[in-house]
Amino acid sequence: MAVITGEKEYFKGIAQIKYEGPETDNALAYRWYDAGKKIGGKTMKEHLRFAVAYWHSFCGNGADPFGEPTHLYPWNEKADAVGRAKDKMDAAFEFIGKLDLPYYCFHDVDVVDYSNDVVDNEKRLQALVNYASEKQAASGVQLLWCTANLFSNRRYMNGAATNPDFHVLTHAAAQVKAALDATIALGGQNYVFWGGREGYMSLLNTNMRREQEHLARFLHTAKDYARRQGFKGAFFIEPKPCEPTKHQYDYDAATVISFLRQYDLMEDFKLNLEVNHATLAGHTFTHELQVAVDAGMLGSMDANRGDYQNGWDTDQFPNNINELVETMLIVLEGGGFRGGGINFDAKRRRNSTDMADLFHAHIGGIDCFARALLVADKILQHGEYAKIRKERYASFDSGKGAAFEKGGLSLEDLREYAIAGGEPRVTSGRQEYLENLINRFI
Ligand code: XLS
Ligand code: NI
Ligand code: NI
Repeated sequence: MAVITGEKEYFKGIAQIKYEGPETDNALAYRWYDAGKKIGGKTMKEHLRFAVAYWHSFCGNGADPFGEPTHLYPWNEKADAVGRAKDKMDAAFEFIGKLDLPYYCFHDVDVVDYSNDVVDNEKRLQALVNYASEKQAASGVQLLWCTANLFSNRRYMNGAATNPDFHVLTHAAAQVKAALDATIALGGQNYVFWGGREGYMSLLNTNMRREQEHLARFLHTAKDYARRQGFKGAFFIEPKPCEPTKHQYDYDAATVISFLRQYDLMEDFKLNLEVNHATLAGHTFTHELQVAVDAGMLGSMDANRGDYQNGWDTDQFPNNINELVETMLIVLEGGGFRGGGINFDAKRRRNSTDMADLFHAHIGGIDCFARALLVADKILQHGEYAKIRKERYASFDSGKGAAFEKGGLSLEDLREYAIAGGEPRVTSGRQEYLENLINRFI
């Protein structure tokens, strides 16, 4: 990847981040992420497919419900929206190049500020798509996915595709059309729907069934348009149970899969799973991953972490090696991502105000995933982990157990077997043994 700057260099004093190995003292280097290193026939870069999230890194300003912005960006100075957006894009491509990452992701409103005029917004986005095309060509950075922000504007306060007012739905459609056009023009590999306000605040004023039918119709309509324009990539739904809406329809992986099945969308759609959304849904992230893998639906991942002491989407950078090893075990055993990669949907803290903090945050997350990939691969190579799980189900591999799996036994047959076999023995699940086995490789 090439580092390209615009008129100005925004991250002065920081050169391209390189792999220096675990022993280095340089904080602005990779200790574990060695992009070209091969693991099981694929490079680290190909396994992990890292992406920088435009919104957190170049738009999020550190403001919280109690306080004003603390991240004061030098690319926000120009008066006209398109000029300002180009400066921001210069900074973005400089940053992604300096991290030497292959992908980025954005919402329409991240790359350029929107007004309330549909046609004007299309023009603004188009100007930035042209600019991004040049930047992509010069740097080699590619678009992992694009999405439309259908939750910030006040018109979406009661939902976008699920809004009770058809007129609002049409504005959402206009935005999605423009974002799909942008995705196609930029060779974007996937397109994401995150329904932050697709849900309800109170059932007292909500026709849930009708709203979900509208959502399905909306997704079909968008998908049909994109396919007609030649888009070959995957569509992803990003589940989240709540926040900002009290109850979101795309609650978790299992809920979304059953929705996609019910409305005949399984062919074109996969899941984009986010760590902190799993936490909010009361699941481990590995639970969500396994549900998706088992349905052949693991499209992509939004990497971050929540906070165990509070209950909102804090979007911190990942730093827990144990959790990431368990994550990478499922990703590797599941055959990797279907179209997507690992997008850092994560932000530095409000009080991390140095430009270098943005680098440290990403380097930490990247290295943690890279290390987890190496560890997970070693665990799988070693073999005992998979063997123990396989042996646990050995009673279904032959004889009556195998006949049951094939549907060959009636309830009466099972009763006979219970009597013939006597009382089952007490069998350990060996959980602590397995936890120690994982730790042995870290
Ligand atoms: C919010 C979501 C959002 C999506 C993209 O919680 O994670 O950032 O990833 O709209
Ligand atoms: Ni996300
Ligand atoms: Ni999120």
